[in-house]
Amino acid sequence: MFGQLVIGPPGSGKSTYCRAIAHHLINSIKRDIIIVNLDPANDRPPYQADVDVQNLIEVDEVMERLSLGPNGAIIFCMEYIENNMDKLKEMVTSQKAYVIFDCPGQVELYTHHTAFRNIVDAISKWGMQLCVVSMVDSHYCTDPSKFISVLLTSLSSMMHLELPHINVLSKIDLIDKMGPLAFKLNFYTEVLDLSYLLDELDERVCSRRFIKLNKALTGLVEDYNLVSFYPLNVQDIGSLHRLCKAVDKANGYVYGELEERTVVGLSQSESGVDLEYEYDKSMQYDNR
Ligand SMILES: Nc1nc2c(ncn2[C@@H]2O[C@H](COP(=O)(O)OP(=O)(O)OP(=O)(O)O)[C@@H](O)[C@H]2O)c(=O)[nH]1
Ligand SMILES: [Mg+2]
Repeated sequence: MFGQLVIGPPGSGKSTYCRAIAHHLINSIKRDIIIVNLDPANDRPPYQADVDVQNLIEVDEVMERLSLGPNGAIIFCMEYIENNMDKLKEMVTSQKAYVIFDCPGQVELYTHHTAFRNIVDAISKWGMQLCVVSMVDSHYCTDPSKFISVLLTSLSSMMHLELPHINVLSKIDLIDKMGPLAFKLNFYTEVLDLSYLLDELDERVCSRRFIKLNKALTGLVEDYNLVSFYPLNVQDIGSLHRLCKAVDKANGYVYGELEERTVVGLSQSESGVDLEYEYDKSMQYDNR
């Protein structure tokens, strides 16, 4: 079993991506997939969920019964799911398909709270190989100090969840409308030399002391050398295609498929069919 967990801050484009990638996988790649809504507050997802955690617990009911605010209620819901994984397992694994999990927008779930981490561990124990797809709004590239925060959040999530992890700069189609960027886009996607970013910090709003702090923080990100981003525009099939290939590599799907095809290919090679050709052809996406 293989799947991807789509995480990120509120409004970063998680649910929209789930709809787009599901459409791409079903129509261009002909892969059997299901979408699992793991967000108890996702009252109107832009897709038809095959499994919906709201059938287990609803955030509005929790808020009302326990007099909790929206954030507290989401955390309560995630802890409830954490303690009822058997029910979720039954709902998800009975469908025998590649799984796209749409997750809530509470960042603390990914950086330090334990409930989501335990949910992910339990899913991995079902035998499912996962890749985290972590969405960040590309709007954050327009402000160096916000971009530094994003780098830290991404690094924390990577270290907290300990899974193959792909960071994505979403809504890249809007980047030109967000105002001028200090650097070319590949500076933000490759995250190589952050010292240039420090030069861009505005001394009027960022005192010298904070520039020193930012220097230490960017040094930390550089030391780990783990964070980079894929740019994504969900309406551009080429952009979805590149991300999809990266996710398939990260969670091992492509190798599982290759193994399967090797068996098919071995039997075909006896009848003269070229395995490599078959493999490459299957990785071509419909670009219309
Ligand atoms: N232009 C553009 N808009 C996008 C893109 N992806 C998402 N959006 C818009 O961004 C808004 C938020 O998208 P959602 O998919 O609901 O974001 P989310 O991360 O699921 O939000 P929460 O579930 O509330 O945390 C919606 O209005 C989307 O239409 C994109 O690639 N390009
Ligand atoms: Mg959503």
